[in-house]
Amino acid sequence: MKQVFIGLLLTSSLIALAQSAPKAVLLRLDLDETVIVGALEGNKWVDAEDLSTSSQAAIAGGLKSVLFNNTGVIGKAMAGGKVSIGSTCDWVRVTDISTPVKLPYLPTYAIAAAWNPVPRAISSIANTNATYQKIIADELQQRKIAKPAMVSQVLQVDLDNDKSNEVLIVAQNPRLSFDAQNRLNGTYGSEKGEYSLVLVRKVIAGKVQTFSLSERVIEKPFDGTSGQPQVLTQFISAIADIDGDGKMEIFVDDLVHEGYGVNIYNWNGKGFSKILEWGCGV
Ligand SMILES: [Ca+2]
Ligand SMILES: [Ca+2]
Repeated sequence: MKQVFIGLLLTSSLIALAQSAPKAVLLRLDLDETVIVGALEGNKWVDAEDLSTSSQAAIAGGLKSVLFNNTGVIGKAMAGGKVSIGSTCDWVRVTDISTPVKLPYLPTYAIAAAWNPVPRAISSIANTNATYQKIIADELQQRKIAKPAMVSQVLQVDLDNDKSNEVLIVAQNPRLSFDAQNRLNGTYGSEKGEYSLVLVRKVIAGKVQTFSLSERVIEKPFDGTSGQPQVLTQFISAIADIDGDGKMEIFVDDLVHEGYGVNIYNWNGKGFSKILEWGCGV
C-alpha cells in the first residue's frame, strides 16, 4: 500500500514537473519575423517544434519579455499569442512581438524569464584601439593569414562574475556590414586568406588566455566548379544570462550561403562550449 502511494506521488510530481511553466522563452527578432528559439523546460532547452503543452500555453497567453543586444537590456516587449510555422524553414516557429523600442540592429533578442538577463554591464572598446589591432594581427600571423587585421567588435564584460572582465573580439576581412535596414549583411569571401574570427580573452590564474569560439578562413576561393560560395559574416549580437545561473552567454550570429542562425556559448569552467543553436537555411 505504502509503495503504491509513493509510486503515485512520484508519478504525479513527474507530471507536475513536465507541466510546469518554462523557466525562460527565448525569441529572435528579425526584419520580417520573430522566431521562438526555444524554451528552457527544467534544465533543458527545447526546440520550438517540440515544446511541452505548458510552454505552448505560456506563449499563447503572452510573454512579458525583455529586449537585449550586445549593449545590454534595451527595453521591454510583449510577445506571444499566435504561433505559426516559419516562412522559410518548416521546423521554425514564429510568434508576434510588440515593443515601442527602436532596434539599433537586427537580429535582436528577447527573453521572458524571472531573472535579470544582463546582471553586469557590457562596454564596448573602439575597433581602432591599437592593442586589439595588434592582438588580431598576431592571431592572423599564427594562422599564416596574410590579410590585414580588421577588427569589427571589441566588447568587455565579466561573463562569469569572477570580478575580472573578459574581452570578446570579432575580426573580419572584408569588413562586417549592415544593410539599409540595419540588418546583418552576408559578406562572401572571394580571395584566399579572407577571414572572420570570434575570440574571447580571459584571465585564468593571473594569465590571459585566448579562446576561439568560431573561425572561418577562405582557403580556396569558390570558382563555381565544386562546393558552395563561403560567407564570412560572424557577429556577437547579444550577451545575456539565458538560463538564470548568473553567468552570461555569448550569442554569435552568423550567415552561411542561403542560411542564417545563431550559436550561443557559455563558460564551462575550462573553456567555452555551445549550449544552444538555432538556424534556418535553404
Ligand atoms: Ca570574468
Ligand atoms: Ca547563464
